[in-house]
Amino acid sequence: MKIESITLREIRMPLVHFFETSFGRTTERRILLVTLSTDGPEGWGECVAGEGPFYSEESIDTAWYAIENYLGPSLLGQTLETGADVPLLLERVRGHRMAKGALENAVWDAEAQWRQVPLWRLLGGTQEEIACGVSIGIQDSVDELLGKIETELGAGYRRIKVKCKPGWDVEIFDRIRSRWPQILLSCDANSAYRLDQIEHLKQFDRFDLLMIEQPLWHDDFYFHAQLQKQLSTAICLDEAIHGRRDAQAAIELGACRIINIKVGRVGGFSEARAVHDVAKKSGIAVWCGGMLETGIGRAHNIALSTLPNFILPGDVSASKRYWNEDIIEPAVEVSPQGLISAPATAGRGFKIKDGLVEKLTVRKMQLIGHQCAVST
Ligand code: OSB
Ligand code: MG
Repeated sequence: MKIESITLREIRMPLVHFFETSFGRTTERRILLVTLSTDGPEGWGECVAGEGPFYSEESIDTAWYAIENYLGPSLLGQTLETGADVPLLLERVRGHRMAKGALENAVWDAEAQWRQVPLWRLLGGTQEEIACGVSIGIQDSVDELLGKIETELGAGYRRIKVKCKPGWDVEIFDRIRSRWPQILLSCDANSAYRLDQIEHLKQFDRFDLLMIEQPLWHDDFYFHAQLQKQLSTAICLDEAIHGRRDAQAAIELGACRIINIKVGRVGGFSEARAVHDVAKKSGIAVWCGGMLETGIGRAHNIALSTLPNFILPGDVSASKRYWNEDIIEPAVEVSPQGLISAPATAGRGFKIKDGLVEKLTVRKMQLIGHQCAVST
């Protein structure tokens, strides 16, 4: 497949409900989509960078900059056999993993159509259904949180993850556990705690949590390893794992017992598979994280989640939890059993609603060869 042009688009989409973590509240998403025109099918990728550099260093604007100036030009005009060829072409640029991931995943997206196989099969997936959980943000009141949990359990989701931070932790776990003693429950701190809060964190052990996600610094393994020694609850790393070497180091140090894989955070499907493989070899379970994606990122997360070591329910959930109207059809739906079926059709298995994407677009740029044409 020859990469003939790359179109960057910023779309804006209001969330059905705000999403709040320890680092802030999001009400409307600004999302960078990339479209590759090839001599065959068109490939789509979603950049999962946030509106600001709060989850990671990247934001939609740094990703746009990196793709426009460096990553896009490295891909344009190249003839590729597979998405797995992409990392080497982008290697010269350090970091900017979410930007790289959007491009690499778009190549896989085109490749699956070109080869006429489902994307999940192309990636080496084996599970025809994936188990779904939900990530529930910090709410304005505990009663609102309990109401949301009730709704999601009623919809069939198999694991509830609640965002936590100092002041929104043991009290909410207590309220949740007194109402639902048995459910699979986990929490995600997004780096809200420090090591001097270890006595406080030890109280989490009372609640039989499946895991506590990224309690300490976003870039740390060492202190997480110290913390893990003192907790019975499993630590799961999210922010700190940028690739296979991080996964190996974290596992060998004892910094985590579970890993959350987000394809954008590690730079694309190739690295996500490598992290999966490292964890599998060490007997560490993984699950697929989410970044409030549109249907494109969601379809790609579904494909990734079919790999064999995605053992725990992920944060991949139905389109309608986030969007009034998703940009793909059909929308992603979750069965009453809390499962998503891997699509049987070739490619990503969900069609792009081109008209809707166009309507939501606030900025657009096409990169062709060494020049670029700009339009808004
Ligand atoms: O830490 O998993 C996280 C959303 C934005 C940034 C970080 C995280 C999240 C989520 C949302 O938890 C998961 C989802 O897409 O539902
Ligand atoms: Mg997380």
